[in-house]
Amino acid sequence: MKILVTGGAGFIGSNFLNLFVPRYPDCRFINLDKLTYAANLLNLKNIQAKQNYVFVRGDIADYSTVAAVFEKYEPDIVVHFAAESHVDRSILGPADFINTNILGTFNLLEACRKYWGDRPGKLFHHVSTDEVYGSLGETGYFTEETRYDPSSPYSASKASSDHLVRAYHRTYGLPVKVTNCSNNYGPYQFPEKLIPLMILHALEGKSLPVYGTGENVRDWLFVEDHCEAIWTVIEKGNVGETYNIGGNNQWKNIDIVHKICDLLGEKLDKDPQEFKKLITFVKDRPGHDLRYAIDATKIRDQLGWKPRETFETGLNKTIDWYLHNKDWVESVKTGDYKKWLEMNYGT
Ligand code: NAD
Ligand code: TDX
Repeated sequence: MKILVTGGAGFIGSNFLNLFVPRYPDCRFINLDKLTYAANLLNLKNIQAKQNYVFVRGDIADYSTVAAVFEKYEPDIVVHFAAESHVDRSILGPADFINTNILGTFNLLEACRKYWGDRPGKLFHHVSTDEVYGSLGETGYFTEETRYDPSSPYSASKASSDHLVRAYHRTYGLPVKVTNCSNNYGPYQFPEKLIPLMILHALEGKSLPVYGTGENVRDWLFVEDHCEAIWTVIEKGNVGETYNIGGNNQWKNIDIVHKICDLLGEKLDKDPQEFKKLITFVKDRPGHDLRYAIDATKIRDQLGWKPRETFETGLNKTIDWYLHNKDWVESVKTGDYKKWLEMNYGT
């Protein structure tokens, strides 16, 4: 079995490869990644020398690159993570999101159509987000039937890619599966996202920028639980179907920031107030969705998946990881991340 993983040098893709390359030595994993600012080959240092793993640098928005990978490696399964993934960046500059998330997905689908034809045993697994559903009010959950209503250029580009994937199934019979997951956290997450940004800013004594009033709610899932869910859907899910993934773990942003400060206080034997005094309420994100919450009944009842980590255990692991992986942290503080920080926070 040959598995093409796109975006495998990013946060979730690298966690996926770190879990499954060693676990399935008879599968060959091909990681196709452009290595944008969000990628880091250090994420993959534990598997880079494995016989069943190969890295290819390339842009999915370029069809000839995708076609060359299909010709050379003849994948049976595509697990499609590659994307521009940060909402704030999509607001500042949507073009890359349209290019990678829509055109890139289209190119992969076209390659599957051309190189797979009607052959059996193939699968395109599309990794998507709950943000395609837009915002919930104070109550309710997103199910697989919730109407799409994306708010940001990022979520609109992901919604568009989801529609293309389903259209290729209906029109051409391409074997596809789609998963829409809630917010992930864990090791190797680029520190532009809420949880790693707060951990690293607190450690450096920088301000902790909370958007608006901090009342927005996100539904958090430990990244390895997401990866296991994807594998479960690949193995057991029905072709042509969608599965929502989430751990029913909703938190207001401000409460998460307090929790991180409390845990850092405990771990470093410091007064959490030292960190909490860094909290600064800043201008809200335009089009900021109020609340996300996933109803994961389908994947739980039909496929038997459930998360292993609680928020307590997952957040502890995550903070410990950022405390103990200074090389990785230093490596992302150079280059593009630094520019992003300077542009947004003037530091
Ligand atoms: P990430 O930004 O950490 O990583 C994205 C990876 O894709 C990077 O390695 C990058 O180099 C690569 N990439 C970007 N453009 C590319 C291109 N044109 N060609 C080839 N590679 C390219 O993102 P992530 O958080 O790991 O998210 C992975 C996927 O999961 C995305 O599709 C995202 O929409 C989805 N998702 C993320 C979350 C989350 O909370 N992070 C939740 C649900 C779904
Ligand atoms: O500095 C910050 N301050 C703040 O208050 C940042 C970076 C975020 N926030 C808020 C905005 C959101 O309400 O925290 C919440 C989480 O923000 P992000 O980490 O940027 O995640 P979000 O916008 O919810 O999107 C994430 O989850 C769904 C991923 O980035 C997406 O790729 C995924 O699809």
